[in-house]
Amino acid sequence: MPHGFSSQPSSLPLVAVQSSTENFFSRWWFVAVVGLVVSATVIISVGIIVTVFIINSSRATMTSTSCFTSTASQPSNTWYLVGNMSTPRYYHTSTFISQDGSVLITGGINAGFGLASIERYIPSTGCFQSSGSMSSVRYYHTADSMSSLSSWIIIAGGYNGASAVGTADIYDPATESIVTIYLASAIYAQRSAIVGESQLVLIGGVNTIAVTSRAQVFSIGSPSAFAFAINTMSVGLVWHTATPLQNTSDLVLITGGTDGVSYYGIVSLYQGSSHAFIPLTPGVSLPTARVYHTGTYVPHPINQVLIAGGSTNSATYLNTFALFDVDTLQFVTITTTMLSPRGWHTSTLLPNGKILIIGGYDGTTSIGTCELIDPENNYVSTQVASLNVARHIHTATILSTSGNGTVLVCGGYKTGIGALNSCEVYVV
Ligand SMILES: *[C@@H]1O[C@H](CO)[C@@H](O)[C@H](O)[C@H]1NC(C)=O
Ligand SMILES: *[C@@H]1O[C@H](CO)[C@@H](O)[C@H](O)[C@H]1NC(C)=O
Ligand SMILES: CC(=O)N[C@H]1CO[C@H](CO)[C@@H](O)[C@@H]1O
Repeated sequence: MPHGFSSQPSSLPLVAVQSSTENFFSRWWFVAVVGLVVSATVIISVGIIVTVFIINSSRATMTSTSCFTSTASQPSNTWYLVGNMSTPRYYHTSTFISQDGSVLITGGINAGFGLASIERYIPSTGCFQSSGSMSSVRYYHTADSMSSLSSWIIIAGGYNGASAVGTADIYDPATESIVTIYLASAIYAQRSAIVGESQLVLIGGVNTIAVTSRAQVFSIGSPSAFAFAINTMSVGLVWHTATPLQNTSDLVLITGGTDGVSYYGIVSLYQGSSHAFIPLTPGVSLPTARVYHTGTYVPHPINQVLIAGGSTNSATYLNTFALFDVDTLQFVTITTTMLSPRGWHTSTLLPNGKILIIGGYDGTTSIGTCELIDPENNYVSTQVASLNVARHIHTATILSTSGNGTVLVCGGYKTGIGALNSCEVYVV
């Protein structure tokens, strides 16, 4: 089973800087730092100052590319295989790059070995391009694109096979260069959220010794580095959700999770402007404690968060929803359910306003079924086409932010098989 943690780290150095390929005074280091200065200057010109302490810098020096040509255009409601990543992986990340419509895939784990490799999928050509390595092996990490920071992708924390990673790699899609900075503390299995375009918050997860109730924040401004939020959640949480309430762009809703002992229905609200968790009405909590669930924001005028599936106790899997209303900051009754119980699935808001629930794990095996939820019709679920390859712990990424939207699914874990290298696309 890939679930849970094999062991918790007991100690770790403050930061493990990769030594082999990193000549601190190399040409690429210089190029990358100059690139950072140039970008920082641009940002300063619109009144925002970026100051980060750079530990290290690198740039992809070679790329190998595998391309797969797909056949004729696909009919709607179809999943089709688009090719293989160079490496099978789960507990990886997948992030859309708006400048060129490509997708950055980082890290993960394969057959017990953590990965530092990065690849980029280019939908327009059908190519998977190897794009160098992160400064560390990372799985259970996060990757978020900050549009206010030239869409640089902040790849944060993770587990390196021995300990939590205490750095973040900032990847510039334009130059494929990486600069590495310190986190406030090493962390893995955190949840991440972009708040108001200018702040990245990492919430909960496992630090060097335990499941944590803290959050750490990277905000563009002065100073700009990771720093702890000014207060904490009421308990340490892992396998929780963190969903930006985009309509009120300053807030992030955190639901469920476990501290490794108890399973919680606890709900917290993080406020970006105050760098703090702010109180909710006492008693506001998930009707059912859960982990391995999803939380998906449904925009105005509906303005709700759909919590879907998960497990109550790591054994019993749920088909139920919970529905959080952002206007009242309360849960409201929802009577519809998913057609199948599942956790470790993904949930993607499509440009047409519907929510696509993909794959997951039902307590026994990986599943390939998918459901389309209609928020405008009481969140009624309809079975749609199944994945070609059943999987959980995969990633799902919207390939285009306009039009009908196609969703890219990559990697993951399949019961009885292990890590997957295949990627497939859903045609809405
Ligand atoms: C992808 O990898 C699988 C094995 O994992 C293989 O069976 C399949 O042929 C590969 N597909 C392509 C397009 O290379
Ligand atoms: C979305 O798909 C529908 C049905 O296939 C089509 O009529 C419509 O033009 C598409 N919209 C966009 C923006 O591609
Ligand atoms: C709660 C809230 O801020 N709602 C706003 C969401 O966005 C719409 C339109 O963008 C506004 O009209 C709402 O007031």
